[in-house]
This record gives sequence, structure tokens and C-alpha cells, in this order.
Amino acid sequence: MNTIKTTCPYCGVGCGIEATVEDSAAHRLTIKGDANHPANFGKLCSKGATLGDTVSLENRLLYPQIRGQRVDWDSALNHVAERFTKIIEQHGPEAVAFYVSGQLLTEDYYVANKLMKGFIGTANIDTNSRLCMSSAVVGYKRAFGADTVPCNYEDLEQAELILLVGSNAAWCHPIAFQRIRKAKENNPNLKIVVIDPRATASCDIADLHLPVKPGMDALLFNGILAYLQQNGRINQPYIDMHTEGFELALNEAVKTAGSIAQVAAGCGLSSEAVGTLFDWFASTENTVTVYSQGINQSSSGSDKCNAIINCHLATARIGKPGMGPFSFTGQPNAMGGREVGGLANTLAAHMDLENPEHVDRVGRFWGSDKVADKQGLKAVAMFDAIAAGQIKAVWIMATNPVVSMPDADKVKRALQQCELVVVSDCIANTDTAELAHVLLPATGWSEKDGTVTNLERRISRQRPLFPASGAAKHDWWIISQVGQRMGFKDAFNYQSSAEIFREHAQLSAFENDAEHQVRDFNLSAFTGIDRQGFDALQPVQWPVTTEQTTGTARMFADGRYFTANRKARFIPITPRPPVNAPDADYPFTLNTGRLRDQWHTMTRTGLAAKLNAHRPEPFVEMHPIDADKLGLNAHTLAQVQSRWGNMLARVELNPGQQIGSLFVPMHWTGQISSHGRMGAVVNPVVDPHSGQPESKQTPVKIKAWPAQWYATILSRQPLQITGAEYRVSVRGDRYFRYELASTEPGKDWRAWSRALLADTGHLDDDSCWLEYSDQQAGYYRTAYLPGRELQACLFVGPDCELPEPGWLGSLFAKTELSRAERLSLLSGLPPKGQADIGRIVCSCFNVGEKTIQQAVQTHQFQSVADISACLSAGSGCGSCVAELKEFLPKLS
Ligand SMILES: Nc1nc2c(c(=O)[nH]1)N[C@H]1C(S)=C(S)[C@@H](COP(=O)(O)OP(=O)(O)OC[C@H]3O[C@@H](n4cnc5c(=O)[nH]c(N)nc54)[C@H](O)[C@@H]3O)O[C@H]1N2
Ligand SMILES: Nc1nc2c(c(=O)[nH]1)N[C@H]1C(S)=C(S)[C@@H](COP(=O)(O)OP(=O)(O)OC[C@H]3O[C@@H](n4cnc5c(=O)[nH]c(N)nc54)[C@H](O)[C@@H]3O)O[C@H]1N2
Ligand code: SF4
Ligand SMILES: [Mo]
Repeated sequence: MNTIKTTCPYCGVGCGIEATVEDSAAHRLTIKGDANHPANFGKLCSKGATLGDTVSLENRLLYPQIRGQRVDWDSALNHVAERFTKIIEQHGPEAVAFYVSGQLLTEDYYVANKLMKGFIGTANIDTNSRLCMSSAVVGYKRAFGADTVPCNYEDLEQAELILLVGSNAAWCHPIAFQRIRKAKENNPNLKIVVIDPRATASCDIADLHLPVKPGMDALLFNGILAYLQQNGRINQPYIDMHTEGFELALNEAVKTAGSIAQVAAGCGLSSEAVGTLFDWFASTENTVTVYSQGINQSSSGSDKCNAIINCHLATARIGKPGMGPFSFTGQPNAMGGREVGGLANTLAAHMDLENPEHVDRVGRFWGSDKVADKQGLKAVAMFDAIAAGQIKAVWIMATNPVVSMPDADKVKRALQQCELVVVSDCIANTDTAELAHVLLPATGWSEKDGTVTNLERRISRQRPLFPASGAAKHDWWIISQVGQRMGFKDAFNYQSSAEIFREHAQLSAFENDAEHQVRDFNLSAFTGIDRQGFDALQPVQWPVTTEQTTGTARMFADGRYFTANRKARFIPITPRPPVNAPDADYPFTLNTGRLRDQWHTMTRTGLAAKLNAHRPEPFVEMHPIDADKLGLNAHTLAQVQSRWGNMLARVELNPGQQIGSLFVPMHWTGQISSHGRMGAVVNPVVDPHSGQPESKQTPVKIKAWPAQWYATILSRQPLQITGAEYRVSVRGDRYFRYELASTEPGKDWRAWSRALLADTGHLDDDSCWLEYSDQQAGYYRTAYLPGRELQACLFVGPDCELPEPGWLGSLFAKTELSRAERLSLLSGLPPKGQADIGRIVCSCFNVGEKTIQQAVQTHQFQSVADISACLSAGSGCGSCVAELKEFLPKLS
């Protein structure tokens, strides 16, 4: 057996993994946290820990295809190269585009960017990072003259105050969050403030939660700046020596947010809470402000970032241990993408398109006189240009825009009309792949070979665990092959990812010294790295230079920035509410975001039964008072509608939501749900500086969806569902689960269910079927047991009160059902003495909410430790600890 060190392909925490290949042919792995990796020291969250369940060949895209026909690589690559070349000849380089992703490895990303910006000669390459951290990039660049994340994880441990602003780190950066939790246990003085319109799992460790009015964070931070000045807490010597623009920024802050009462009113908060925050911020030197999508995904996201940075510059709380403005990036290689300049408005190696010296330098390095010298189209504008027919060919790599873009129905139409859509993915059936003319199979995480950079600038290796599956190829290889076939033979003659990494390091170091212009991103230590060195590469934080070969933990210790005069800049901020406010027609604000156990569009996490158990269906969370007003009941279906589109979701009531706000998770796609693709609803308006969409504040309305019947099916075999408008399919452990509903009246349930299960076996033999029918009341239950094992069961009812899937699912693990279990299939209730475990809370140990409730009651548990000792829940990855607390008696 072979144990290999690699890096988790999900979030930006960038945890190190030790993967042991148990059986290469069967793609069997065991996964363990790497105890020596400085990001996680051996810990993994639920997603990282279940990676082994996602690497099978199921759902993989294994062969190149043109219009649905399998072809060989030569044909596919020639086709792409010829079509791109032809379109460029006829319509110019602006008529083509790449839309790439923070889930590409740095080497893939480097080559894609080089091909488009360096050789095709346009900057029409943008990335899903546009939807993610482009506002954070603008914030850093405006303030520091470079896109530099100053902090690291140790700063979180050394802080005395951490603000989590628009970040649900408990679910989205779980291992970083666990480090914060631990730091708080070790240092009771560490205060945590969560600033988020809704109460999230991250509030679990919060000393203060500020449910800010959606979109109003800039006002809050302007308020802090004004308060710091009014209370003599600014660091004037630092401001004088190392910054510029303070007066203007301060004046604007005082004008817009000069008093606590003014801020409290504008942010919908109590003066007391605002006063506490201001006081803590003013009096705590070691302050880290963590910010993420609640800040970035906004029509004023860039300004919000600078409002935060202003407060850190004014107090000189940057560049020293335990402090700084810390943007948490999301994707495993969002940072690598920034380094290679994958955004339509950046050039490679932290250089700029609109700086002629930079363009010249990159051109000389690449040996091209065609390097793009103006910005390309940013994601939303890019898809608009596709819709308008200006862009005629697009190559989409490692992202699923038909789900994740705002106004996603428009994106779908744009691709349907586009002359040439090329999609590179490792998974076959995605909403975007469905619209591709050419499908190119990429290697997946367990096969890839290269580097990623995590959110503290740490570069780590992803190493191959298995050989490539089917005909899949590395993304860098696919792009290089197309580049060569477009006539750029020498520039794309790469043989390995090590070679590309070396070139990337060389470019970062090229004319990067005081004589030319110092750039933050510098890997001069690696300009001679060979394959062996690359394979042995240890996790390291850039810059990694010949002078500082062990990397750089923290930036700006010397107060020197990357602007022309080496001073940081304050940016005056005028807070703006979201562009489209709720109104009489669309009275709610739709907030969208993430769940603990799913990754984006579920193409990979959706393969792991364990991860699907936590929240198996699209839902819309709302405050009980709002639901009451609209007559919406828990677990019924509702339609959420905006000016752009609509979706259906289960109503979930949660007093942690603000009145007037709704929350929908972003994960469900057209593949796994008929109406759960939330991107269709989201407002495509963008930030004027960053082009990042306002994905968190779409005005919507919500109303009941008049379902006449609901059904649940569990089946050992996957089914083709017909005859139900509403459908969600979920993979369970040894079964597939379908949640169905319809506004049509009921039907002949027996005929329908037998037709649905037609593929599963001996349908005509009545002795194989259990059946219960109450036609009048609208109940029908059936189970198909051709042998001893349960093959399928189906439950229909007039309302959403259907049997809990927890215990039903457990029947599929049995080789034989007891009499009581057979009867229970007809009653829809678990056998006597056998409780349903309810929705899974702890996915490591498969512990459900009902089990926890009961144990807490019976044993009068007072702490999570009690629960863990009894049920193991919470003692695995720890991601569910916040939820476990909800079951404990509230302290008065
Ligand atoms: N489990 C899981 N983890 C992930 C991912 C995943 O898909 N699943 N994706 C990764 C990626 S790419 C990213 S970018 C990160 C994102 O990580 P986060 O940014 O932490 O995640 P989100 O859930 O998108 O949004 C964060 C919070 O912003 C809040 N918010 C909404 N509006 C406002 C507002 O006006 N002000 C403030 N202050 N807050 C607001 C939301 O209520 C939400 O709780 O997660 C990464 N980690
Ligand atoms: N409303 C709303 N919309 C959002 C957000 C939100 O909070 N709210 N968040 C935004 C953010 S922050 C992000 S990052 C995006 C994420 O949105 P997407 O990028 O669209 O989501 P993913 O599901 O991660 O898509 C990645 C695709 O790449 C494939 N893939 C994985 N690895 C590889 C590989 O190595 N090579 C190739 N070629 N393919 C690969 C996967 O199978 C999958 O199809 O969504 C954005 N959209
Ligand atoms: S926190 Fe979880 S998802 Fe993020 S890198 Fe670590 S194991 Fe992967
Ligand atoms: Mo993201």
C-alpha cells in the first residue's frame, strides 16, 4: 500500500491529506489528515474526510466527445483548435473567450491564461473567482498596490478579537474555524464577533452577533473609523509615515457614520450592540477582521473591503502577529488563480494589463508581441456578450456557470445559442456539460498533479493517487495541445506540470527587484526547480525568494506597500445599499450561500452518501413570523421568484433569519432537482470596480406552491422519474432517494409506481409487492421485495408528512427484513421500539437529530462532550459541534 501526501480539493483552508491507496484498480482510498501540514495539523472536516467516497468512476467524463459522439483526442483537439482559429480569423480575438475556475491547479491556470492573454491576444479569460473574491482583489490592490493577503492562520490564534464578517467559517472553512475555537478555549480573552444578517453555525463561539441589515457593512466599518478618531485610538505616526489619503477617508466616514445612533439606525442594529463592537475594536490591539462572501458578493463589495482595510491601516493593525484584514478565499486554488492573473482584469504574476511596462515585460518573457493590453470581459459581461452573439466560441473549464452564475437562465440561453461551447470537466453530467458541443475529459483530484495556494498564501502539492481514468488528461495538457495546434508550438511545448511551475516561478522573479519594480508575488527560490524538487515540494507561503527560501509568514511588517511611493492608500467610502431594494412586488431579500457538507454544484460531494444525509433537499429558510403572515407551513413547497427567474424549495422555519430575509443554499442543480437551481433567481447586477455580482441580496417574493400530493421513493437502482413536476434525487448508502410532488391531482398510484420501478425486476409477480392504499384520503404505500432484500419503497400522501427517510434508508443495508420491518413499510412508521434517527447531524458517525434529542433528554446532557462520549457525535471531524449545541438545554 502506498501513502501519498496531497491537498484537499475543496475549500481554501488547503488541508494536507495523507491518502493511502488500498486498491488502485478499484479506486479505493483511505483518507487521513496530514499531521505535519501547517494548515490543519492532521484534522479534516466532513468533506475532506469523505473524499474517498467521491473518486469512483461513476459519473466521470472519460472520453472526448463532439456533439455527443465519442472521438479520439486528436480529433477533439484539432476540432477545438481549428474552430477557435477560424472564428478568430473571421471575427477577431475578441470573439472568443475562456471561462475558467479557482479549482484548476496553478499550472493549468497558468497555461490557460498564457494562451488567451499572451497568444490569442485578448483578455477575454475570466473565472468563477469573479463571483467569489474579485472584490477582495480590488480592495487589496487599491489599498496596498498589490493583491496581497497579509495574514496567516497563526494570526487567528494570536488575536484577542476576531470579527467574522459575512463569513460562515464554521461551515465554509471548518478547519480554520476549529483553530479559532481552540484558540478561544486556550485564551478566554479572545472575543469573537459575527457580523451576518442571519444567525449561523459560526455564532456558536460568538461573544456578539450583529445581525446587520443586508448589505450595510460599509456603514458599520465607516462607523468604526469615525469612532477610532473620535476616541483618540488612531495611530497617527503610522498614518503619516506609511499611508496616504487618511483625511478624505475619515471625513467621509464621519459624514456618513459619525455617531453610534446613526450607524445603528442604518444597520438595523441596537446602539448597544454597535457600541460594544466599536469599543472592542478600539481597545483591542490584536484584531483580525475575517471577511468573505457576505462582503465580496455585493454591488459595493470592493468598497466594503476597503472600509475594513481603512480601519486596520488607521490603527496600524497589519503586518504584525495577531492582526490584519484577512480575506478568506473560498476555492482550493482561488489564490493560485490570482497569482497567474486568471481574472480578465489582471495579467500574469501580479502584473497589470493596463501597465505598458508590465505588458512589455510579460511579452518579452513569453516571447510574444501579442500580449493583451486591455481588460477583457468579466464573467457577467462575458455571458452577456455570448448571448448577444459577440462572443462566438467559449471554452469553460472546471466550473458550472449554468448553476452558479446569477441570472442563470440567461446564461443557459446564451450557451444554447453560442456557435461553439467547449467544456472541460471531470464529471459527465453537469448542467453546463449538457450544453457543450465539445466535451473534454479532465483528470480529477485523485489523478491530478500540480500545486494549489491556500488562503494564507501557502503553496501545497496535489499529487496523483491513481493513473488517469479512461482517456482523461490533465487540464494543462489539454490547453497546451490546443495552443500548439493553434500554431503556438514552442510556447506550449510542456511535458510536465513541474516544467510549468518552474516557468511560473521564473516569470514571478523576472525583473522583480528594486531596480525595476518590486512585486509582492515572487517565487525566485523555485526558478530552477526540477521534477524531483517539485515532487518533494513542502507547503510554503509566498513570497519564497532566494533570500528567504522558507517563505514569508506575514506581509507588510515593514510598513512598505507595493504602490509607487510604497505607501498604503486609504479609500474614502460612501456606503451604498444593495442596488435593488425589496419593494412592494418583491418584498424579501434573498440571501444565498453554503451548507456544511456540500461543495457548490454537488458534482463531487453529491456522490458521497454521507454528505447527502445532512441536508438532502433544496430549502428556503425564513423567519416563522414571515411564514405565518404568508400562510406558509414548514416542509411544504414554496416558489421563490425574482425579476430574473424562479425556483421551488422546501420551507424551513428558523428564527435565526431576519424578518424580511430568505436564505437558499446554492448547491442544487438541474441534474438533481427539477426546480432547485437557485442561480436562475439571482440578480446579475455587479460591483462597478470588481464586476462581482450581488449574489446575497436579490429582491424576491415567495408563495406557497399548491402541491396536490407529495411522494418519497427509495430504490436500490436509479430511476427515471416521470409524472411528477417536482423532483429531487439524492444518493444514499445503497439506495437512491427521490422526493417528488405535483400540482396535478392524484392518479392510479399502482400503475404509476410499477411503471417507475419497471427497471428493477419482476414486476408482474404480485407476491413481490407489499401494498397499502387509502384512495379516499390520498395515501398509497408500496414496497418491492422480490427476494429477502428490499429493492424499492414508495410513499404517497396528500401533504408533506411522509415517512422519515432515516430509518427507511437503513433498511437497504439489511440482507433480510424482519416481519416488523415489512409491516412498517406499510404503516410508514418505524417498527415499535426502533426510533427513527431523523435528519443526520453528525456525518462521521451517522448520528441523527432524533437520537441526539432523546439522549440529551434521557441523560440530561449538559455539554457537547457528554453527547460525544455517549454517541460519538462531534468527535470525528468536529464540523457538527455547533449544531450539537442546539440540542443542549439553553443556559439562562
Ligand atoms: N461546505 C462548503 N464550504 C465551502 C464551499 C462550499 O461550497 N461548501 N465553497 C467555498 C467557496 S468557493 C467560498 S467562496 C467560501 C464562502 O464562504 P462564506 O463566505 O463563509 O460562505 P457563504 O455561505 O457564501 O456566505 C457567508 C455568509 O454571508 C452572509 N451574508 C449575506 N449577506 C450579508 C451581508 O449583507 N452582510 C454580512 N456581513 N453578511 C452577509 C450569509 O448569511 C452567509 O452566512 O466557502 C468555501 N467553502
Ligand atoms: N447565488 C450564488 N451564486 C454563487 C455563489 C453564492 O454564494 N451565491 N458563490 C459563487 C462562488 S464564491 C463560487 S466559487 C462559484 C462556484 O461555482 P462553480 O465553479 O460553478 O461550482 P462547482 O460545482 O465547484 O464547479 C466546478 C466544476 O468543475 C469540475 N471540476 C472539478 N475538478 C476539476 C478539474 O480538475 N478539472 C476540470 N476541468 N473540471 C473540474 C466539477 O466537476 C464541476 O463541474 O459559485 C458562485 N455562485
Ligand atoms: S476545511 Fe475541509 S474542505 Fe476545507 S480544505 Fe480542510 S478538509 Fe478540505
Ligand atoms: Mo468561491
